[in-house]
Amino acid sequence: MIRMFTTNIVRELTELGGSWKMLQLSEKDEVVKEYMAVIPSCWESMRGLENFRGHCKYSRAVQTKAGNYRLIFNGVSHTANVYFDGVHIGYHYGAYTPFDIVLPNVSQGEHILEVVADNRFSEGSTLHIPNDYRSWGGITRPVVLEKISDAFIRYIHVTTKQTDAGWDADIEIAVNNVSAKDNTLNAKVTIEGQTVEFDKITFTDGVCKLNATLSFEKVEAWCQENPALYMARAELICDGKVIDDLNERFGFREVKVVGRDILVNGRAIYIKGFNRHEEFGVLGNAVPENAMAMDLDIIASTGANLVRTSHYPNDERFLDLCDERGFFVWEESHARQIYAKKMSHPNFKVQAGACIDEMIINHYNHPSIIMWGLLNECESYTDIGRDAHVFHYDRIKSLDKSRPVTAAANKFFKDICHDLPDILSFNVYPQWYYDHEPVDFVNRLEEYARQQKDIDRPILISEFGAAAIYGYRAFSAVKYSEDRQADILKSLIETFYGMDNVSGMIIWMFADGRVDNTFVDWNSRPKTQNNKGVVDIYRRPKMSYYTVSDLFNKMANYVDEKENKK
Ligand code: ADA
Repeated sequence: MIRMFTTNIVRELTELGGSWKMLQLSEKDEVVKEYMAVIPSCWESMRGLENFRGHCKYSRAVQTKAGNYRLIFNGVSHTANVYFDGVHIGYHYGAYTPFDIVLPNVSQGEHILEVVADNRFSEGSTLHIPNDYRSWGGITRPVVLEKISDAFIRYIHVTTKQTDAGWDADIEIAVNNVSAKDNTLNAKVTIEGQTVEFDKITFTDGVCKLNATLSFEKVEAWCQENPALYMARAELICDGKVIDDLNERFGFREVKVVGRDILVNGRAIYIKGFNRHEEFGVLGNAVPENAMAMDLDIIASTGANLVRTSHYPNDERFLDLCDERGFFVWEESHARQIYAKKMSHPNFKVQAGACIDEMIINHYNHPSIIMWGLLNECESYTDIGRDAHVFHYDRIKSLDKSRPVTAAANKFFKDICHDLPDILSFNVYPQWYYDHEPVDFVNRLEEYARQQKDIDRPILISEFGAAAIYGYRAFSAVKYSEDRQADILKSLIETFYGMDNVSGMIIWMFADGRVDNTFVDWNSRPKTQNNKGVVDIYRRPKMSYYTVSDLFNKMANYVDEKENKK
């Protein structure tokens, strides 16, 4: 499954799942061992490769007709080199965003597709570094082979705005040329029975962007309580025949920041969320849809209304489920605790920029995504750190002006980037890493931030929490006991909820998750896991799951309800 809805009727799609041959390779590219791998998967869920950090070559046969084809890889971790009939056809860095390769004029018959996936750390890898989550290895998200015509629709972006009469939908369609001549194609896009047509489109550098605005009076807004979704359908027509198509799903939803409030469709929301790593038990980050749905069922049962995709773009099927279930999402480009050494590498802006581009171009239409995040706890107190932050904010805002942008910060009173975010977000760990009194600490942080930009802005507690080993109970409620974790979360949830200048809180973390064996703080990660989940790695609830559920379910979803839900 690629998306949770049908994306094409005319364009032929084949999911390249099933069994692929997999060769574990040595540092000298010699074959160490041959495996059969079911794709998508992490090799860490294969016996003997649980800790493997290296590279493997996957291969399988694909059958094609004669014509143009397009390969789409939704996630290869963390670097991919792709070969078709032995010819190198593509390279991609970054495990968490899709990439595609167009193959013009393929001959009919059987071809060999090979993918070398590599999860090694290196001097040139600036985003995948030893970290408090594992950089997995493998073809970890679905692969799709598309038969395409002389041109294809790469994306449809729909930006919705409330008007006095209802809603406007600003539409942008991007068409990529493969071999079509100019003026031979027409295009059209339809939403809720309204159609816009574009005649004799022309290409510039192989791409044609088409824009239109449609107005609607009787559509339902997308919101938590009623996550109404609509389809936009685009078609490419040549000589009266539809040669390509694309269906995209979106919602009529508008996000704004006004003073201290985050408004969704004009109403100030109160955020109660979880930070979630994309990982499930022994499956690593190759999470199947039903496990994604299970996580959202558990998160919904707590009364939470937001998921932060800490610290990288997520699988689009998960975002589809968030759209369908009315969750808010803070999606962020890939980065955690990156400092000047990596920021000054020539690869950094190339790798970070590509991640941002691919995240926004592919995830633009998800109504659940109400903000973009960047550079979690990265260097923000030096010129190079500020340059990196400015680069990220500018890149994101150049691609999407419809959503607020933020960064989860923990450099506190050294930070020189507090003028950049639309929303101030702080990662604070009272009662776990330090014992600052939380209200005073957050108020002093806001005061410090206002020295850099003296306006009212929403404040989010983007991380707070404590660790507990599943099953460890203690009357003493010592650290790492479930009892202590529940006590700390209760105390902090009640404290932050009582602060009128805080627009919400996001617990670190939803589920325990595996960390890299070489992560610098591994010695504070029993079982080589981050144990701050309210459920363990297998989604078994700790005491804190019940504590959070008891609190979040009684708390407001909107600021104007808070008074009655103290
Ligand atoms: C930081 C970081 C998280 C995680 C957390 C922790 O806030 O953003 O990725 O490492 O600390 O568990 O200490």
